[in-house]
Amino acid sequence: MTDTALPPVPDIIRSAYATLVVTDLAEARRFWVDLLGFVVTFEDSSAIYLRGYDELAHHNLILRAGREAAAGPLGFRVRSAADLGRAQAYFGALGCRYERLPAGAVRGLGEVIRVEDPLGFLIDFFDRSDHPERLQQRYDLRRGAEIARFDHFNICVPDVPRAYDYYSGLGFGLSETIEDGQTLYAAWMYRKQTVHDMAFTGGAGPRLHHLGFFAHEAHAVLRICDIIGSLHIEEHIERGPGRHGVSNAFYVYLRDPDGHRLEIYTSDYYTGDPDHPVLRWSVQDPRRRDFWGNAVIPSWYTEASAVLSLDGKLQPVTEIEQQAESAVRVGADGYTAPAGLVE
Ligand code: XXG
Ligand code: FE2
Repeated sequence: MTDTALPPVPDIIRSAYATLVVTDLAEARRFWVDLLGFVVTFEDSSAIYLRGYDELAHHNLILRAGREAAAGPLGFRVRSAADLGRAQAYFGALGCRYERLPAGAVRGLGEVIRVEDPLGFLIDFFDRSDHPERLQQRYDLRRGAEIARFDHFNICVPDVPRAYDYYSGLGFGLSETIEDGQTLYAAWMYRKQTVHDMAFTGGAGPRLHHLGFFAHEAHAVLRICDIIGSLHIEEHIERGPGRHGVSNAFYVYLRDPDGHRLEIYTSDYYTGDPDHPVLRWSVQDPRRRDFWGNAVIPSWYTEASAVLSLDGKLQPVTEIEQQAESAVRVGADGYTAPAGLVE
């Protein structure tokens, strides 16, 4: 079937939540709630539903207890119930497996269309959510990294142009890229009016690279780093803090007790104009991933979370099918090693 023969795509509003399978729920709670300061909407012995202080929907993150660490469904909010029907028809026409889950099957949400997408990721589309207590002005409650809301997914894919084509077809705009004359190494794409809802890192996939959570101020990024240092648990800081080239955001990447990566991210920019121009970074620009030219450590390029299939098994991973950004032999390579040191 050609693209023109496909049914209309669902109207996606934003990236909204993720699901992480964690091997020790109590330990995960200490990290995500006690340390980072996420708000608990609901919890029982098998799962914890978390949100940021600005979030008016039920959750931004579900931590689910399981035997093997993995990423479960990634959630996109769509505009209306009709868009759930569109999602079902669109992914059905693509030949993807999907389930229609009744309201409440994902706690706090209306009906969900759960799809195993063409890239191998589990995606939940939902249009309705419960609204827990508004906490935006409960400054007295804010702790840790003072997370405001979910911002973006970043996924590892073996073929970045293929992921770009698929998300273009879903109506995502392109904000920034890393490329050279031959290769698209990475791309940032949006539905909401920010730099991204979804980004692609070239690598073995499908795997989840990280979850990006928005904080209002660079101060929140620095403060959580100081708290982590004070507690002598600095192994949870993987990369940064710093200023990104791509997105211009201030950031730090942390790893949770199961190794799932998250980013605390703030102050990117508006992308809502219909003629929004794309910013294309050369893979040889040392400022592209850190505006101050700091090194990207190898684990950031190579490590990521396994993802679940629709039947709850770990998805098999395909090795990278293109030139890897981390192997580009330039002085401005991803590790900021002198030219010639990286093979
Ligand atoms: O959100 C992001 C990122 O995808 O995590 C990485 C914005 C920019 C970058 S990069 O490392 O390219 O500066
Ligand atoms: Fe990110």
